[in-house]
Amino acid sequence: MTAHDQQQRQEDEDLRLAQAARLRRTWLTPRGWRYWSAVNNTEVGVWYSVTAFFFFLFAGVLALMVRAQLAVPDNDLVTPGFYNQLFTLHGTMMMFLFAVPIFEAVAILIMPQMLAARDLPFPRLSAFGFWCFVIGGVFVAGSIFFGAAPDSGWFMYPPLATNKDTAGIGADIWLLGLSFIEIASIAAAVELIVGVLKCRPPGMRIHLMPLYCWYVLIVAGMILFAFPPLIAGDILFEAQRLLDWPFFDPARGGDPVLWQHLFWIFGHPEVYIIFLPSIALMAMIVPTFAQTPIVGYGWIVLAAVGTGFLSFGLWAHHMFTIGLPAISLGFFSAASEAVAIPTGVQIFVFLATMLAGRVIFAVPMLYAAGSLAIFVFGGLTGVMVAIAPFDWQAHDTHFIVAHLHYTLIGGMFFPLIGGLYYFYPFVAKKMLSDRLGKWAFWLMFAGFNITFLPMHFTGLRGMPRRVFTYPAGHGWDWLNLVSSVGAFVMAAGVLVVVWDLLRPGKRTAPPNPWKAGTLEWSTMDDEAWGVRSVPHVTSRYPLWDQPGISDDIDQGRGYLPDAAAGRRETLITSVLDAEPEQVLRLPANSFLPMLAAIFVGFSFIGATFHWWTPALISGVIGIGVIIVWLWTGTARIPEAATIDAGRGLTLPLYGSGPRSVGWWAMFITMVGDSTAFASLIFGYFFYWTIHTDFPPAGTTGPGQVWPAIAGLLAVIAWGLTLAARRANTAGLGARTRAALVLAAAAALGSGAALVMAITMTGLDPAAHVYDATVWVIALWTALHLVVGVIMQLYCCARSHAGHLGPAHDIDLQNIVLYWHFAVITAVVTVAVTGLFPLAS
Ligand code: HEM
Ligand SMILES: [Cu+2]
Repeated sequence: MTAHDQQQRQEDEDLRLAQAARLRRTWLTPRGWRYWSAVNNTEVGVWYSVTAFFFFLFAGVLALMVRAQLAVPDNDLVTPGFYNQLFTLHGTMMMFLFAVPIFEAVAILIMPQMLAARDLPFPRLSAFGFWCFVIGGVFVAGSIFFGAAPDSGWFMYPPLATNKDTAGIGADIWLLGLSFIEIASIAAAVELIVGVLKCRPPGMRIHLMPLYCWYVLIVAGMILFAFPPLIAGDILFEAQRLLDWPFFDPARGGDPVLWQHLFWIFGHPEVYIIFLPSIALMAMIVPTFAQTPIVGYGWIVLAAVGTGFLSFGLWAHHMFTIGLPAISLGFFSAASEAVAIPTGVQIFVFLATMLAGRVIFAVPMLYAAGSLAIFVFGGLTGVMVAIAPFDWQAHDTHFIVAHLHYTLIGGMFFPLIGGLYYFYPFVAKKMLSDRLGKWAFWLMFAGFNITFLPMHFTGLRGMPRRVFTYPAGHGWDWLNLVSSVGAFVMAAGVLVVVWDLLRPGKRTAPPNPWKAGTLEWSTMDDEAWGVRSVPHVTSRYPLWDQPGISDDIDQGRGYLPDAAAGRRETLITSVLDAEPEQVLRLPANSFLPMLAAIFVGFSFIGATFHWWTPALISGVIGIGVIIVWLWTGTARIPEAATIDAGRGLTLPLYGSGPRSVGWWAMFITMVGDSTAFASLIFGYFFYWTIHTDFPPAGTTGPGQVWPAIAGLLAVIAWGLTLAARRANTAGLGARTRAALVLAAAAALGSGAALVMAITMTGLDPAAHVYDATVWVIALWTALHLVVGVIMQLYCCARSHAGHLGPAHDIDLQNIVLYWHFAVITAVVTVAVTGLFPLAS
C-alpha cells in the first residue's frame, strides 16, 4: 500500500478506532499487583524519577541535620561519629542516588516520545536497572538507621577507609552497594545510547535531533568511560578490605594515591555527567520560551562534546595537595581553566537564543535564569580553585563546600526543577501552579544563597569541612548561623515544590501548553503506546515547521499505525541518516527483571555481611533468571520475514549484526567493560612507575609457560567461535554446535591455565602489591572467559532448540563480538603479566 492509499484508508474512523483498540490492548499496563511487572518507559520512567527524587529529599534531611549541628559553636546535637555518617551519606546519596539516576530516569521517561518511538529498545533492561537502583539505594540509605552508614567522606580515601579500625561495615556497604548501582547506571547508559542512535523517526538525521538527545548521547557515553574506573577501584578496594591484598598499603608496595586517581578519573567527569543533562533540559526550555530555534545548534553540540572530552583530562585538580610534580600541577591547572571555554559557549548560546527571540518569563524560564546566575558564580570560584596555589589554601575548607554546591545546585538542581515544571504537563497531563512555582523559586534561590554564600567566607577564614564542630571566636560564628537559617529557608522552598506535586485539584493541561516545537508535545493523550503512529521528520522543530504533523500522528497516517500481530513494535532506523531499517518487536511486561535484580542484589548485600553461601546461591539464581529472561524474551524468530510498516514501506522484522540493536548494545557494553580492564592495567603500570623494581626482586611472577598456554587456548576459543558462525551461516547446525562446544572447552582450558599461572608459581597476593595486581588481572580475564563459555553454551542450546539458524543469528553475532573483546583482554593479560617482566 502506498503512502497515498494509507492516507485514504485512515479517513475511515472505524478502522482508526479498531487500530487504536489493538494498540491499547498490546500496550496495556496491568493493574493490581501485576502493575509492578510493567516495563514500559511511561511507568518505569516515573518510578525511577520519583525514587531518585525521594533519595534527594532523604539526603536533604541529612544536610539539614548537618546545618543544625553547625549552627552554633561547640554544639553537641550529634556525636562526631554520627556527623561523619551524615555528611558522607549526604554527599554519596546526592551524587550516586540522586544526581546521576535522575538524569537516566528523566531520559527514559521523555526521550522515546521526543523521538516519536514507542519505547526504548530494551524496556526490560530499563526495568532491571530501576529495580537494581531501588534495592541498592535502600540498602545504602537504610544503613544510617543502624548507625552503620559509611563515614569516610564521599570519596572514601584510604588508608582511612581501608583500615578496619577507622571504617567499619559502612565502607563495605558503600563499596558493594554503589558498585551494584553503578552496574545499573551503565545498563541504563547502554539503553539510552542505542535509543538515540537507532530509535529515531525516519528523516530525523543526526543533525536534526533535539539537543536533549545529543546531551543524552554524550553523557551516556561519558558514563561508559567514567564509571568503569571506579568499579575497578572498588574491586581493588574491596579486595584489600576483605582479603588484605595490599593495593593501597605502602608497607607492601601499594599506594593510596592509586585510589585517588581511579576515583577522580571517575569523579571529575561525574560532575559533568551531572551537569550536562540539566543543561540539556535548558536547551529544550530556552528555545520554547524564547519562541525561536536555538541559535548555534552546531556550536552547542560541539561545545558539549568538547566539555565531555575535556572533563576526562582534569581529574588531578582534586589532588593538588598530595605533592604532584610541578609539571602535573601546571598541566591539570591549565586543562581545568580550559574547560571554562566550552562551558561558556553553551551559556552564550542560551543568552543569544534569548536575545534572538521574544522571551516569555514563565516558571521554567525563571529556573533557567536562576540556574545560570548561580552556576556562573560557581564557575568563577572554580576558576579560582583550579589555580594550584589558591587551592592549597582553600583545600578541605568550607570554601570548597560553597564552590561545589554553587556548581551542583546551580548546574543541576535548579534546571531540574525548571524541567519538572516544564515537563510535568507532558507526563501527568496536568499543570503545576505558576504561583507556587514562583514561591518555591524565590524561597530556594534566596535560601540557597543565604546558605552557601557565607561558606566562602568561613572557608577563607580557615574553617575546615567535615569537622563536626568549631570553637567560638574565629569569626565563623554568625556566618554559620546565617548559613543554617538559609538551609531551612531553602528546605521550605523544596517543600513548596513537594506540595505542588502532591496537591489535589490541579488544572488539566491544554494541548502543547508551552507551544513547544519538539515531538513529545505532539499529543496529550495518556496512552502507554508513546505515539499513535511514527511521523516522517524534516525539521528540528517539527511542530513549528511541519504543519499538520500532530494530526497525522494521531490519525495514524504515519508509520506503524496498527498492532496487527498484537505485539509491541517500534521502528529502528540507521545511525546517521535515520533510514528505516527494521520493525523491532519489544518485549512485554514481565516480573523477570525485578526477580533478577532481587537475586543479584542479594548476592551483593550478602557479600557485604560475609554471608558467602547465601550470596553465592543468590548470585547463581540471579544469573539463571537472566538466562531465562534472555531465552524467552530476546532474538525470537518472527512469524513472517517482513511487515507492512505503513506509508508504503515494508521492513524486515529481524535484524542481525550491526543492523540490530542487540549488537550495538553488546558493542557499547564491551567498550565500558574494556575501560574497567584498562583501569586495572593502568594500576599495574602505575605501580611499575613508582617502584624501581617491579616485579620486585625475588618474585618469579607467573612465568611464561602458563600465560602462553592461556593465551593460545583463548585464541583457539575465539577462532572456533568464528568457525561456528561460519558453519551456522552455511546452514550446518550440527557443525555449529560442535564448534561451540569445542570453543567452550578451549575457553575453560584458557581460564584454568590463568588460574594455574597465579596459583602454581609462588605468587602470594597478600604479600606484595605486585602479586596482588597479577592475581586481579588474571582473575578478571578468567571470569570473562567463563562468561564467554556461558554465552557459547547458550548459543549451542539456541541452535539445538531451533532459535538460531542461518538467517536468524543475532545471538551468535553478538557472542562473536563479545569474543573479539575477550580475546583482546586475554592477549593483553598474557602480554602484561607474562611478557612485560622480561622487558622491564
Ligand atoms: C539541599 C540543600 C543542601 C544543603 C543545605 C547541603 C549542605 C551541605 C553541607 C553543609 C556540606 C558539608 C559538610 C561538611 O563538610 O562538614 C555538604 C557536603 C556535600 N554536599 Fe551538600 N547540601 C545540599 C545539597 C546538595 C546537592 C544537591 C548535592 C549534589 C548534587 C550535594 C553534594 C554534596 C557533596 C558531594 C558534599 C561533600 C560530602 C563530603 O565531604 O564527603 N549537596 N552539603
Ligand atoms: Cu573536578
